[in-house]
Amino acid sequence: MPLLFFKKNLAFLMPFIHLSCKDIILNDDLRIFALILKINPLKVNTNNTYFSSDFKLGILGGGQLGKMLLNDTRKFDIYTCVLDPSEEAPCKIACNEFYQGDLMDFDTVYNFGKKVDVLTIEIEGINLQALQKLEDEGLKVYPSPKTLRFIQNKATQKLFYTDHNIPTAPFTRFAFTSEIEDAIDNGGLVFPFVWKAAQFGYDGNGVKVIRQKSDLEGLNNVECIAEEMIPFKNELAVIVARRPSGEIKNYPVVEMEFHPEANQVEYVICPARIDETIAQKAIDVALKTAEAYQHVGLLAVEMFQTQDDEILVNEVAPRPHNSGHYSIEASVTSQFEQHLRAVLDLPLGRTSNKQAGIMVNLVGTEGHTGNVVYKNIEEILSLDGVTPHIYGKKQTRPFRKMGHVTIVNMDITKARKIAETVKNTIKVISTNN
Ligand code: AIR
Repeated sequence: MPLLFFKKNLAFLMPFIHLSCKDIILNDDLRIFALILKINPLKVNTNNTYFSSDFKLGILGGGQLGKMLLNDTRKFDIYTCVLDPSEEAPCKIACNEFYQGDLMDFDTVYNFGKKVDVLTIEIEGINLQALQKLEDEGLKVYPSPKTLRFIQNKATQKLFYTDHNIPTAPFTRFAFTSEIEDAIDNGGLVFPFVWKAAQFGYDGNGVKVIRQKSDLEGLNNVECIAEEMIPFKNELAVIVARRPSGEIKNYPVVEMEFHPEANQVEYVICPARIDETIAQKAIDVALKTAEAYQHVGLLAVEMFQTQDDEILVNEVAPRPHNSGHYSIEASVTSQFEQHLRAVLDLPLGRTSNKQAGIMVNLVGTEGHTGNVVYKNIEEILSLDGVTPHIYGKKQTRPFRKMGHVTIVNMDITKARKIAETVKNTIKVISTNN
């Protein structure tokens, strides 16, 4: 009887084949067809499921990371929907459907999620209740809201590491910044330490080195951690990609080279110029971290190499990351293509380098706010192996990430020299200053 019903209604049902199961189940007449779909789901990993099809990938956040991800969705002809608060979001020009809205608003995120088949993120500040409800209703949300909950809050992120025996710098958790003074007075905290707001800090916001009590003045009175300051030899990062089916791959270790005075990352260098045993240690810690989260998608693991060559996890980002931008030109599979492969449960690509890669961030120069100008960009284009990426943000402000430049070369020492020329030549300024 059910089969007869199915046969009789097949023609009528055809237009619904690309709907997800949950949509079809809503319609009483189609219950039997939904059952058949459940047994043999059409949308999961069958040939040509995602490519040139009605499948929709949803991306929460429409900034530069999303824009670079869209290069690869276009390469594969995968249909995309993007939600971002800004009318001028860099993704707007490259996605199939753009929605303007608040990523922290429950209804906005929930209603957006209902339009897509798989949901991913390119920024962590997302309404988690909405993501959780979507996941509970059967939507594939990668990374999972559970993982995001741990990561969104720096205190719970650090507790996760200690609970899973993942090495990290010692820390104390405070409900409010105002409680820190007491801890200093009673000897529970010693200078120097690093104050980190538990939530909403990004690109260096919400982090301050505290060397004396007066450094606490002006800090937001919020939930925070005080972390022991690690005099590290190197800051390293490893990007790990993991599929729902468990396949896992790591990119080579990258090294962040800091400006000696400004204490700002100047160059991301791949491969890191470190001992092979240290590199392996960093890779092992990164893989362990991704497994502990049962992560799906990319996980960028930022680490310190201490003076004693210990590896400590500093923080993680569950998405494509600045430390992986070099991979667009230097790797066999870019981090963005890999993120797509991972969240769609497709075979992961090779992560090794074709040549050495160095990345220089293009951030807004201090004292410049307004319409952006990339001064001397033509000069750097004439250098060997140099590719600028311009994010498409019309307005610059001091330290805003406006673009980056990748330098590739078979010889890492040559690449490093060219990177320095790039850094000293191109400037992100505004027309109004
Ligand atoms: N981003 C997300 N987390 C960290 C970073 N850097 C990227 C995302 C996001 C964009 O920065 O691509 O959409 C926001 O940049 P801005 O300059 O508008 O704050």
